[in-house]
Amino acid sequence: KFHPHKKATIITAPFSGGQPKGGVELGPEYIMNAGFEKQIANLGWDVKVENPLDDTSFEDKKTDDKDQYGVKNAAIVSECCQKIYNAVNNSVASGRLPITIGGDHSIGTATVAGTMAARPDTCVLWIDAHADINTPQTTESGNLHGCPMSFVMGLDKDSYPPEFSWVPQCLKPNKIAYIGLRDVDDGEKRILRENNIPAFSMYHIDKYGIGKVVEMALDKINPDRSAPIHLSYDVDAIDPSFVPATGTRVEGGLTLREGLFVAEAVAETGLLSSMDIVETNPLLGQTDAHILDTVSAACAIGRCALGQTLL
Ligand code: NNH
Ligand code: MN
Ligand code: MN
Ligand code: MN
Repeated sequence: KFHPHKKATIITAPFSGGQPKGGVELGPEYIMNAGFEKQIANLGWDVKVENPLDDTSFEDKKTDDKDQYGVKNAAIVSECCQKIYNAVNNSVASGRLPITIGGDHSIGTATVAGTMAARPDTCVLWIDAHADINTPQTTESGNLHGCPMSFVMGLDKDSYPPEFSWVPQCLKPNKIAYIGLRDVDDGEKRILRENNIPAFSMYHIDKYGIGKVVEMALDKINPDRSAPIHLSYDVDAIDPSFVPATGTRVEGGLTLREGLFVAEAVAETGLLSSMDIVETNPLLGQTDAHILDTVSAACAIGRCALGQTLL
């Protein structure tokens, strides 16, 4: 067990600069207002809340223009990521499990690098409809929430904007597995293939069932079930009928139960070391029920990962 003393840090990351839509920066506020801190405390965790982006405002600096490297908003994404990196790294190093609440998924660069700086043998489970492994060379959108994995893996490393030169290239391709994929860009497919990265799409979930898929994913990246796990959970992995208020909805996703099962299965290993819950965008719900469903699912993912359903 990596957190036997059940101490957690909720790290809020109200940031939207990794993608063009407004509203995802409100995710942490909605999730906290839904009582997330109390919910985790009720599971027996000692909870601290940190807001590392407190003294910064990024929204007014956001542009929709690509820089010469082909990406948007490198400076603000990098600045935000350095702050989140420090918060995550300090939390793990001091024996607390960081739960970083987004905000968009560009912060994955920071949470993975930050947790690995404290525990270098960490493996990553990336739950998402998307692979988020574009490089500045392959990205069509230029949105950095589609790129966080390439930076920590050092893929196409000569193509990075200088703002990202601080990022440690710490993650090996046999230490990350994907679950839930169904909208992967051509360049990303090539990267996954060439680097032999274990990727379980919705096809595999239908074929084998979610229980078997989680086992297969962990067999690839954590065969002895001894390494710490970082769970990076993009809520768009779950079908938009359950999780409508998110920026890049893709039909045909995980059922709510399948989505929560993944978090429960990670909890059951006792190896969870750090996690992210990202891409809740309350402004994209068409009704109050849409917003409530999405925020409730985000909270439930966190509770399940921290042991709610373990008997
Ligand atoms: N692959 C696309 C891109 O790079 C979409 C990424 N969108 C996400 N990722 N929501 O999780 O722009
Ligand atoms: Mn994502
Ligand atoms: Mn996604
Ligand atoms: Mn696409």
